[in-house]
Amino acid sequence: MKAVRTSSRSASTLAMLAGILAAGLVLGVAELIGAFFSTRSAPLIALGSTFIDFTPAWLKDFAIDTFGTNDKLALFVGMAVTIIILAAILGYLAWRRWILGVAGVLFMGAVMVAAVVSRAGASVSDAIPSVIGTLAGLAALRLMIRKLHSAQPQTETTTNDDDGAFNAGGSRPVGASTNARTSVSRRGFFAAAGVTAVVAAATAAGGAVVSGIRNTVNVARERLSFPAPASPAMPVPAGVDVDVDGVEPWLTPNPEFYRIDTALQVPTIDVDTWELRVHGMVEEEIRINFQDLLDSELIERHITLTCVSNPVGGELIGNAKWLGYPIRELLARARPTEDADMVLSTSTDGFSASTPLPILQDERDAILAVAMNDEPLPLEHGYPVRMVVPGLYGYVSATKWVIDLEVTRFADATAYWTDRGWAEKGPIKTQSRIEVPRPFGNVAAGTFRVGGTAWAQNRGIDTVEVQIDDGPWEEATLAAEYTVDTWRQWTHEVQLEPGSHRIRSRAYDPDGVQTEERADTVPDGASGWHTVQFSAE
Ligand SMILES: Nc1nc2c(c(=O)[nH]1)N[C@H]1C(S)=C(S)[C@@H](COP(=O)(O)O)O[C@H]1N2
Ligand SMILES: [Mo]
Repeated sequence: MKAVRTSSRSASTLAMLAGILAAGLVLGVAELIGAFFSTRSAPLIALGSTFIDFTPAWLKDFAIDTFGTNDKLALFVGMAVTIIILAAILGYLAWRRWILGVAGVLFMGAVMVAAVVSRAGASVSDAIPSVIGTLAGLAALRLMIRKLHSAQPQTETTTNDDDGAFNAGGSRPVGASTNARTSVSRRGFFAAAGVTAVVAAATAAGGAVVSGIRNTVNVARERLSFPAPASPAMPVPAGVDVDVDGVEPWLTPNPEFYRIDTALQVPTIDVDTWELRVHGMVEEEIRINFQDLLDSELIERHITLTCVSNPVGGELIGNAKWLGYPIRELLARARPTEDADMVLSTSTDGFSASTPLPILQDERDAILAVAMNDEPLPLEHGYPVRMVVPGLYGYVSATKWVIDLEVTRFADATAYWTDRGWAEKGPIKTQSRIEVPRPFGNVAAGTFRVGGTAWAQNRGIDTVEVQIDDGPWEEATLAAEYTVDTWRQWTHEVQLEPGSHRIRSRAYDPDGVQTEERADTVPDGASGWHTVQFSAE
């Protein structure tokens, strides 16, 4: 009787160990994937920050008084102890009743996800590392608990030497082990536990190394400062924003700026080693480093960037203020040869874009950008240097983390997306988007102000028209135009009867009205008039 109790007590100790190792795996995997994913998805940091946010002021004061500058260390130690205790309890519960373990692990996973996605600037996708980590931890826990159960036959009266060290009861088992199956399974448990421990340690260490590199780059990025631009941006008039709740701000804040790229891991580039090579069909090959760029005459321009994958009415578009060197000037120094017609730009991660050479040489301000909205480029938006070209979709012009410009010919070279069936040239199609009312929204009947944004970069928006149901097309009121390279808001007052309605809008550029013809995003961008169904009551 006594031996049985000892044995199950020892198994429960092992179950707690299993819980702790599984928790280690959850965090290790999440940290590693998170390190590759984004700076905002690390669950430990998110948990700690959330804890700090919820800490009452008196406890904060106490922590700072007691631990001084070690307050953060104290926080992490406290978190580690808490996590170990909770994980041990979960391991025990999982061993007693697996369903309790599952519920507990999923609950902890949910807490982690909530902490991550509630951080400023985080998005739902930042939860992915925590979710994958939780699933990995759950799988490892299941394996270990199974091994433990198969090592615990009902009739077992003794334990073997393997688990003697974990024999919490302190009393040595009486007699020799007679159950070979038990011994093998215990070994099975230790094998599973060992693998879990090794993978947890390796992923955690890997995550630490990757985020260490990222941190160094982040610190360098934050230290950057830029000279005043030789040609500053025009002041932005107050009238660029229409006064309608729900219309997107004219200037897109960096954390809200859409992000599209093929980089699973955001490149981390050391500005001190960054170099751009301009070569190919040029009279003079050029290499410039970051300092050379800063020493040049920089310009500052607002340019609205758009993705070719933006569906009609979609959100893959943003407007920012860019600071950088005119690509025109760089090309003038390199002197392209007569028969060249394209510039193939390449990033450190291998992405490439083919941009018509004349567009990079004309009077529009194609920029080799170093700053976005008065701060160094965010890592995910191309730090330290990217291209921004007014009037072209991003896939043929906006190369982030750019390190190479090859002057060449469309006949001789192709780029990342053009190799995958997208059009060789990608001028942005004129579009108007309805932002208020929202699709299937409910609004008050009577007088209602609709609002939205239109764009035709490098050509400019002349007019926007709005139609309710099958009524006449009416001209909307345009917000102030900044330049032809930036989007333009519009608003219109309509009278709504109660019931369901359809609103459509269409924009005019200097060439006329945007096409009504519906086209998919592939191969050269979506077209058609944006339509929204909604109701008034
Ligand atoms: N290195 C690199 N640059 C890139 C891409 C990419 O996948 N890799 N995507 C392009 C596309 S398709 C678009 S729409 C813009 C998006 O820029 P953003 O993420 O800063 O909004 O970047 C362009 N530059
Ligand atoms: Mo794009």
